[in-house]
Amino acid sequence: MRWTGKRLCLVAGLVALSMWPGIAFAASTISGTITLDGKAPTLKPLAMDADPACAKKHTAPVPGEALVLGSGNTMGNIMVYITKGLPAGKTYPAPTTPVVIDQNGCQYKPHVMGIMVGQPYKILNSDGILHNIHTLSTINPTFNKGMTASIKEVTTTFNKPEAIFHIKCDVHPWMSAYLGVFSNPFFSVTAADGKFKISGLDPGTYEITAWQERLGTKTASVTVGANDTKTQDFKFALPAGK
Ligand SMILES: [Cu+2]
Repeated sequence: MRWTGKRLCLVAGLVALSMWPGIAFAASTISGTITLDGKAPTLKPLAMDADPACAKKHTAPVPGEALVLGSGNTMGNIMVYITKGLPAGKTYPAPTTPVVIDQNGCQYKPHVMGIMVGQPYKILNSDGILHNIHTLSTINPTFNKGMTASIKEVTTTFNKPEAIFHIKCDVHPWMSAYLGVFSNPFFSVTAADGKFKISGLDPGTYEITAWQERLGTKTASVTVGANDTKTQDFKFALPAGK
């Protein structure tokens, strides 16, 4: 009978743990799919003729990057992140693994990225020609670095949360990327299939934001319990007349 008592205590303890938000395991997930409502527009290809070294790197027209669609009008390059509701005072360590951006074919790859405060940001120059990467950050100091053909790699960090700023090349005006800097790991960038997944959340009610570079942001309120999974889809629409 003594064991029964101990087991009861153990069960009661586990129940108490799971009901106590500060102690409950952060194991909940919000996922979903982003789609474009309406007819997809045709984007102009990127015109790289101004620098023959860039034009030479391509044998076919390079699609415009401002809108990436998958089958069924799913949307790529959407940054989805938590804008409200994270537990006050909880901190999240930054990974030591760098986020990597490459200057490749006179394009930034990837085009949209998220990174944590303090996490290394590694900038590659696979092209072996002059690029000048320039962040248009306003909360973080701008990072503005000419990378000649011989500079293959530079690493920097961003020390304050800032979502989301533009990155341009001062040599090639069509080169464009976007970076979000977060104090937590709860962000996700969609591939062309439009799918995002944010995991490891504490139980709670969150404001979740989906961002597109031309179409702005959409927000939704999502409540997750302990060990919960919720689906939150977003739809963007083009402004009338586009
Ligand atoms: Cu460039």
